Amino acid sequence: MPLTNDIDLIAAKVEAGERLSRGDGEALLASGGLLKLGELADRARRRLAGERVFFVSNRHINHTNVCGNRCKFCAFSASEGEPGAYTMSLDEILAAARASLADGITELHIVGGEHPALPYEYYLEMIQALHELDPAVHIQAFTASEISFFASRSGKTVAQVLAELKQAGLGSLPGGGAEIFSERVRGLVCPRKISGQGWLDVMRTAHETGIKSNATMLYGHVETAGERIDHLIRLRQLQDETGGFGSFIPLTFHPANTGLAHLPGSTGIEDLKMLAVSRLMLDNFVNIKAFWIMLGIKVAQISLFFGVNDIDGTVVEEKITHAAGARTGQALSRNELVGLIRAAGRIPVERDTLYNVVRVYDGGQGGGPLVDMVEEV
Ligand code: V47
Repeated sequence: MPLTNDIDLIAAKVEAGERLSRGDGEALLASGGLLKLGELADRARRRLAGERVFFVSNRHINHTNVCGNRCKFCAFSASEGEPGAYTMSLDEILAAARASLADGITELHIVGGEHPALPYEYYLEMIQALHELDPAVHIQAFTASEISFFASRSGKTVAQVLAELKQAGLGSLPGGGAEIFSERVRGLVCPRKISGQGWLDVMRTAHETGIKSNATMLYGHVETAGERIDHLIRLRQLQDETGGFGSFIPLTFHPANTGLAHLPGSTGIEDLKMLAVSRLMLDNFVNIKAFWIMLGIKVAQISLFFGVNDIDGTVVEEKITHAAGARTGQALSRNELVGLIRAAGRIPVERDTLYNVVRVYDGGQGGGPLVDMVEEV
């Protein structure tokens, strides 16, 4: 059957609100019709998420880059004692948080390397101290991979670790560490990391413990289109079971300074396609997020027409993608985020981590000059 017919059939399914199959996902990724794909994803976005576009006032903290995994796609990690290796003390972490709390952030986003020598207590104390610093700030910390690592280091179960961190003040888990669930790909790019099934199991336990999380997929390296779709379907299955995922963020691979530096990385068209297909396949995820740090601000803004309804946050400082060659800045102000959303003709909404509304801004008509719009805020 010619591909165009496939897309028409899939469009009819989207129109009817029917779930897309593995084959549908693969046909969409193979399709050359970017704008058609965008139109379909936009329709699905409108139905699930409406006209509001979310952002969050947050700060990222990467407490250490020392990591025993040394994944091939990662330019951030270092071995202990290597030049550039660092581990922040509790005081340094508190100072970084304090500086951003003064700017009115609502979320701290904390991920780091799996340091072979740091004791479990370091993490518990970190969360406890940050929570005491400002009990109102939401702490989104530690990927499912880090949680599993803490469990094996401390001799506790994943459920115990999650319960203790929650007790200390952990609010939710970020979506990192998922990479691509395919064991073939993990064997090639991150053989020491938790398995794909292991990542999903930690998330299931977190959701059962009352801890919400995000989900990600790292694409644009050695995975096949089928492996991307398989990843999305496994996330969709877990979301059917638990409903615990707040958002999905496709992460576009940055090759510079990594063990995969010979790869070209994805193009803007591939990024927009991946976001659109994510929106269409993940019919039970309300929020599809474009991480502007990785996509670039302009592609992130355009992605609002390709199924996206969240452009992440103010971020303040980001080390993982910048180590791998990202050329974006480190921070966007609230006004800049509001201006970008308004210029796309949508309604900017500052949210907290769990998608409660912090502030609704006036919507934009689209197309206008960004500077004027920013000054209106
Ligand atoms: O787990 C590592 C990825 C992740 C590279 O939950 C790379 O809201 C691209 O998960 N090129 C960390 N990506 C970042 C992350 C994240 C970001 C923003 C929001 C949220 C959320 C989560 O970055 C890692 C890994 O998958 N990564 N190296 C690289 N060279």
